[in-house]
Amino acid sequence: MNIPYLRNLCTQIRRDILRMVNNAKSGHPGGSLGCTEYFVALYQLMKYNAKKFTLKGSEEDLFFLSNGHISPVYYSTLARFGFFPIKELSSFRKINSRLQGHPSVYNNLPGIRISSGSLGQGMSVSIGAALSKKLNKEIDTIIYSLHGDGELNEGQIWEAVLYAGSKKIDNYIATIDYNGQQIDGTTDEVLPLGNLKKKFQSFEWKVLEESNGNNLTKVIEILKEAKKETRQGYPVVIILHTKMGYGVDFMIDNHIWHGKYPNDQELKEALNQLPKSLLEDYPLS
Ligand SMILES: Cc1ncc(C[n+]2csc(CCOP(=O)(O)OP(=O)(O)O)c2C)c(N)n1
Ligand SMILES: [Mg+2]
Repeated sequence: MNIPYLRNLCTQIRRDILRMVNNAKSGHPGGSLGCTEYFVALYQLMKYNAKKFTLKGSEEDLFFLSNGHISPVYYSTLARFGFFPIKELSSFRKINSRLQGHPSVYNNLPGIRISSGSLGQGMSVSIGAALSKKLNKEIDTIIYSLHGDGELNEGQIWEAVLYAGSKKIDNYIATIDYNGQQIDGTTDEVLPLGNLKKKFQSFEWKVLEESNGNNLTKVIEILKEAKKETRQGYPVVIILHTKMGYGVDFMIDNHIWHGKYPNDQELKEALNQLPKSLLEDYPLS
């Protein structure tokens, strides 16, 4: 694994996120910037065929993005890992584009397995996929999902958490983007989650926690550790502490960047903090 390359890739993906959201004059940069290391680590570790994407994904690891609003980091990652042309990123949020604000299966974009954006549904879908992998006797594939911490306010999540623990869904690794922020304020201001670790444990999940979810090697390590915990009779969750807006000083840890685009001046300032490397910005069309 080429860590310096992957670090450069994180910087490039952050540049993509900011340029996409600025160009569309809408979108969600905060959570996207905070989850960049998770996406790069995940797509580096998962087993899949980017060039021959199928919805079913037999004998492949599958990923479901439940907090669909962070589509910029998802689209950039998919493009940069070869699912579709990088230049298509310039169509983000445009009319008739396959890259709508929230991912949709309807648009047939390679890499997208569920429509998401209506929060709370991705864990239920992941459990269904995990069960179908078991029925199909796939013995070494894993289902992954990502959820926002604010998303955990949705009741459907807890129904799914109960089900996965009780039914021992053990080919499944959920990750919580634990950034402490959501659309209208901090998670504590809106609806506190309390002791999340204890809550998952009481629902019979194995809980792993990483205090620096923006450190690439640590995220790779925690994902590897989580993988070792699969097929042991319990579902696995990673509480990943990240920072909303990571990489841009004026966006860090501030919920106002949950869903606000940087204007041209802000974009310039932000890109100055994320120097280009060997990788190229996608062309604006
Ligand atoms: C079912 C549903 N209810 C409400 C919303 C509106 N909404 C969009 S994002 C968001 C907050 C999500 O917070 P979090 O998951 O922590 O995401 P972050 O701000 O950290 O990116 C809300 C309430 C929604 N998309 N879906
Ligand atoms: Mg959040």
